Amino acid sequence: MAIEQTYLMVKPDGVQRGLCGDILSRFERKGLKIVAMKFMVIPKGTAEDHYGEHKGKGFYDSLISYITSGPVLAMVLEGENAVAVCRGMMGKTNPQESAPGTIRGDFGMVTGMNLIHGSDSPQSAAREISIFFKPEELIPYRRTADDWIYE
Ligand code: IDP
Ligand code: MG
Repeated sequence: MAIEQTYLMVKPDGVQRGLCGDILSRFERKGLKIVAMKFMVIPKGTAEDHYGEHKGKGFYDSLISYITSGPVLAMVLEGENAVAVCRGMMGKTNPQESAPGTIRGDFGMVTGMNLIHGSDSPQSAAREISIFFKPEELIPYRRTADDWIYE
């Protein structure tokens, strides 16, 4: 199984509700490796670039104002099959349909306030990482705990 990188972001509702630590700790405890992290307010143009696939949909304008409404915690996480593993941990787009034990299932109530973004494919991950991080902001290092996470 290939080692992948994925783009994750605690959205403004997660930051305002004080859930950054809880959300990040789930990924850390799972075994994902932190490669980059940034606390930022997303400029409108960057949000439009990131969510370009949704332009023209009914929720697009409210999505852009939601995601730019306050700071987000942006990060790149790495691990085996990281894109799908992290999507599974997030839960479905609608928190009411997300299983308990997932981030959206445990903390959210509506789709428009669903706490977290995660890339949906390795191709999306590469695109999204390049929107939010410069190559030199991705930090390569050996994590000794990997010897006890992967066989
Ligand atoms: P995803 O975040 O699970 O990948 P997408 O379909 O890519 O879901 O939608 C991107 C984001 O747009 C969602 O996470 C959510 O914040 C918002 N969104 C999607 N559909 C709706 C909707 O029907 N109403 C309000 N917001 C929506
Ligand atoms: Mg998506």
